[in-house]
Amino acid sequence: ANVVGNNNIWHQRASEIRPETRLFIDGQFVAAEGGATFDTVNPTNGTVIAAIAQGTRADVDLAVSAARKAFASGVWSRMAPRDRMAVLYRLADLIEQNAETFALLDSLDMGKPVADMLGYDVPQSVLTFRYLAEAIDKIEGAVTNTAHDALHMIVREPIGVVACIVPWNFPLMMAAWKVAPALATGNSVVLKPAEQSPLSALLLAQLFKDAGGPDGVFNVVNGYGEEVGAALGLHMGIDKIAFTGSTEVGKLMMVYSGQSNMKRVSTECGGKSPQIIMPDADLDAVIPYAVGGIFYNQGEVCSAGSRLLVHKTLVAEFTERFQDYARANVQVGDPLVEGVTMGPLVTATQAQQVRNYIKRGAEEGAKTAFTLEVPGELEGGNFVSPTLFGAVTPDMTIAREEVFGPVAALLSFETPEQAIQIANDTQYGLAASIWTRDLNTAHSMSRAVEAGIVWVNCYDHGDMTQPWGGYKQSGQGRDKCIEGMLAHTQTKSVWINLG
Ligand code: TXE
Repeated sequence: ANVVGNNNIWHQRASEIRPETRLFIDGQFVAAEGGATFDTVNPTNGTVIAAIAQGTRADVDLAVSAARKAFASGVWSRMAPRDRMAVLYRLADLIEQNAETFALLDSLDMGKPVADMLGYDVPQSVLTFRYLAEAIDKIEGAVTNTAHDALHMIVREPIGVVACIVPWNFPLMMAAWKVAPALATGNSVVLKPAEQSPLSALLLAQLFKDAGGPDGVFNVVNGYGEEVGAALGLHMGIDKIAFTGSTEVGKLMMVYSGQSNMKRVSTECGGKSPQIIMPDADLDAVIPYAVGGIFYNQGEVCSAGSRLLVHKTLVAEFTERFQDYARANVQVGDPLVEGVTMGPLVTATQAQQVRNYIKRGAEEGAKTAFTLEVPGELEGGNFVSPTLFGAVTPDMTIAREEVFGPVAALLSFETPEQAIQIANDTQYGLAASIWTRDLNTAHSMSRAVEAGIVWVNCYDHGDMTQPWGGYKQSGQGRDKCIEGMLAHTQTKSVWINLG
């Protein structure tokens, strides 16, 4: 009985929750300058969760000026590394202590199962702050090997004020991925959450303050991309944009930079990631990852394994086992109900776009190899039937465009060269996997595939040391990892004449 309206402890909490809705600027929660609000809507049933302060250019100016003032004062940027570390460790502890509230906020806001928040998003966010806090005093500059009449030091300094512009698919975790490296390296931050999921960032702001984070160092301005996002992108007082979202808007960030102050830009954009299943692959191992790779988080994942490249000899068996596994393990329903693995899509618009892709797939001649009907009780929410298309050819729309929903395309191949050719025939290059028992195949194919992340005999595995980002139009820059942290610093060469 996984239906909307089924009453449980999470529904009880959801009915009692009174989330913060204002902007967070200079250490205070404030209304938007113009006083306007926008509604954030529960995708499971279309009800309004809360009216959120709708930031405008004026609020962005206030937030940037608070962030600049804090940066210049040195209260954070020149804080002793271990003191800054202590604040971020306390923040990580507080996120952990508030896990259930975060779980509820993101689940209500964008529809992911509350269990996924507790099992993945929240612990990963905690880990992100801990890892980057831990690294604060491990980052070193250099003294180079000059002639003896000079001392040359390379020091690393923060860049200044970083605008973090994030999407709605992992609201808390994306905020953590962007904000933690910026703060750890001493920058000030203005965070703009996606308008579809504005709630959890405000709790994060409260906890930063509770952890002893100084006023003005971390600000949150909710509002629309075209308004708040664009104002940040074009702002002369922003020194770097850290962006995750669509390729289209990622490109805009680079335009904004060129049109304003040449601010640094890092982007993590979409994908059309292939899972390549070689003839010697262990299908017992493949199937759960093939199903999870596309249906996890409703398929709203930048690294979704949306193209299943299956060797010709395995297509029939793969298809049958994919169906069996998905039927037994994918449960569409209210994300607050235990056992549900797939909630509604984030908005009615997104759900409609995904349904249009499903329609287009059929029109272009792909065959529905698996689908789950959405139970009737769920009508009224943005639910979409998880779908696998077979007999897909590389020119079909569903093989080329990022669907960002629970829709996979199965393409078959005959030779490794052909598999690589199909895998690389895309504007994207975020992730890929190779399934094989042969060491040479694993090595040679993982080098040949054009992607920032390649998994062999797994999917979506990794830890904080793993650079996360794409080749080609999946963006530039890397999240997590030390490389991502260093991208929030700039080097200064200090040359001292001893002659
Ligand atoms: O993303 P947007 P949307 C892909 C996915 C999805 C599509 C559209 O294919 O279907 O993008 O999703 C802000 N100036 N991904 O529309 O618009 C916006 O407010 C400045 C992949 O939600 O890129 C939000 O904070 N900012 C992806 C952020 O950009 C603007 C995750 C991302 O929103 C702006 C999300 C503008 N003109 C979507 N327009 C991934 N890599 O995981 C929007 N924004």
